[in-house]
Amino acid sequence: MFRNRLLALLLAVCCVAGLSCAAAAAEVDCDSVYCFSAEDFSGETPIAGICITSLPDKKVGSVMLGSRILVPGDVLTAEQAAQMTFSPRLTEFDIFDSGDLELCFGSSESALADIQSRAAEILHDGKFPLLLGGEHLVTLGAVRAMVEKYPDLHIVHFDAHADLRDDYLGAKLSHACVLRRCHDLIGDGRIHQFCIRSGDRTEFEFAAAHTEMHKFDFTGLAQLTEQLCASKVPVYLTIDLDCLDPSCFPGTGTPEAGGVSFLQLLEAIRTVTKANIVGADLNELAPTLDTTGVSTATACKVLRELLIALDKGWPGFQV
Ligand SMILES: [Mn+2]
Repeated sequence: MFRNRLLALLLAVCCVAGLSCAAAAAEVDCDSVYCFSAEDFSGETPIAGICITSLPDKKVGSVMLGSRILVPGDVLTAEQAAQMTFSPRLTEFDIFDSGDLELCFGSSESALADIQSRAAEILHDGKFPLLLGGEHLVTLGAVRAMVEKYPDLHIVHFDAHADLRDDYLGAKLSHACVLRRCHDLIGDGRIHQFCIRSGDRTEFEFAAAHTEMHKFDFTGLAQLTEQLCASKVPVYLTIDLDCLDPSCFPGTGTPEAGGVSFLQLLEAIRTVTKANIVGADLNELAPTLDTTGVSTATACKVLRELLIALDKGWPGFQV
């Protein structure tokens, strides 16, 4: 069991980047305090809490500019890692970094199958999967696993983009189609979208008939959360970081003006996590598009606050 290891967790991501999850335990020096063994993930060790799987940029299904998170060497500075650790609450619950997934080049279906398999493994162990991407299509792999365990799954989706195209340049498996593919799985009235400010006509027409879309900001999220709490339905939370305004988060592949602020996003996270969140992902950071490092630091802090918010015993936001 590991406690208070967010710094270690981040460094572990750096350590094992490029290795497959299955291979990580065998190939990484597990004497290092920064490394974790496979037994701690899939064995009988009673790891309560959250399993994190990071999904490095392998172009799952699109030709997006490199969206990735926490890659070795050039992304995460010591200051940024230290920034993430600065919360006493992170000493009091368990997080396990299951390492990077080595995704298949050239086959979206194969990559999605790998993501689905890892998410299913985490769910089977009774843990909470939290995936870090990477382009947004990775959500589909996780949701495929989630619906097998939770047939009544709802999805709360923070994003600048509707992601409801039936295809994008002929591709059904694309970041621009990911919520449409999720709708194929869970049906009408179960996808709740916020901050949306970009899409084509067909997407908005589709949303009017099949999803609950809130444009530009988080208006309606508190009411939705009350409904989700009352019904106790399982909820998957997918956060595309481009919901943030590009003035504070430029490091993303498809920036859209008119987004929410960092504090608005944190407030939304603290609100929606009152519901029965059973899995989540955080995606679309592209560190190389913001050489100042501000976007990476912001993503780290969003991750930190998401982790804290998911631990429901915490009374509220702490700076
Ligand atoms: Mn987006």
